[in-house]
Amino acid sequence: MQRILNKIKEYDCIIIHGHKRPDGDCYGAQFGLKNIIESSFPEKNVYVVGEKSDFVDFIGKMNNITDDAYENALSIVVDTAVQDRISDPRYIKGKEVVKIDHHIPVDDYGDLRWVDTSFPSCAQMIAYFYYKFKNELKLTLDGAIALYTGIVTDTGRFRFRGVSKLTHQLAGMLIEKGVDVEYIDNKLSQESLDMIALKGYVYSNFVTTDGFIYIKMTRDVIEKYSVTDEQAASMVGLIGGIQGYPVWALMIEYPNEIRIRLRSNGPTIDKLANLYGGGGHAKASGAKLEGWEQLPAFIKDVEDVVRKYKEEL
Ligand SMILES: [Mn+2]
Repeated sequence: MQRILNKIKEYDCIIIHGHKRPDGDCYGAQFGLKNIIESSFPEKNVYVVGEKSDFVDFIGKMNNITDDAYENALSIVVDTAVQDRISDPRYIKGKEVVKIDHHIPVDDYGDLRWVDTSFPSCAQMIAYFYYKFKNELKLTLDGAIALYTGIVTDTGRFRFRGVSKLTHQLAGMLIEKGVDVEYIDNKLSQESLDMIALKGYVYSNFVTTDGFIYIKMTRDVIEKYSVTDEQAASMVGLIGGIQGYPVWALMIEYPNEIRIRLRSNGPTIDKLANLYGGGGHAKASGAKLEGWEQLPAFIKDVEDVVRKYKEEL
């Protein structure tokens, strides 16, 4: 961290990158860091670049910069483990590259790296960075809002594993800076009418079998509610955690295949997902069917997994 601070001091121009399809944590870390550097060193030029996100647009606006800005500039990439996923590939044009991330490392890019998977969000790393050097760094309300939003979104509002005493201490520090908790919650809780209507569809049309619950997202449903495939897929959590149904799935129809998001809070399901052209984590995997005609076989395989799990309990 000291070496990163030294690098920041060394450069007059600092350009902060995040990942493709940025989320609240990516924005929070990018704009939080920008605020810290700008407030502490007003003579420096600091830019935030990369893809935009409407969801967390209230945090700040991306800068449009030309290639020559990278000359003698320091690139800092936050919240990104895979080099391919860095948004705005020009980061490489920076004179030096710093990586700050909380994911399990995939690509060891960067001249200087601070990677710590014990942090539940990258924004918390930036908040901690400020806290560590608070005698020489400044952070204003805008930066505190960014960092708080990043922490809140990546921890599922302080619910996920990794949330610690430090998380709450740093969140408290940000509230002390003037963060309005309710304002941020309101911003993050905004939903379109289409999404609410689609939730209604999911709640009225899920199918239950023996210990397994699923929802089909056919093309006509996705079109009817005018949502993106990604938004439709995000509905998988709605049918999770239901008593008696330790495994659940959301199935999206594509022209040549059915893509499944398979979830569990009981048996491990990644081996099953392997059988259907997928895989992932023990309790969260992806899988594929060639068409709906394969669904009965898939359901039977899931039921077998659930049955074995219940027998072993
Ligand atoms: Mn993150």
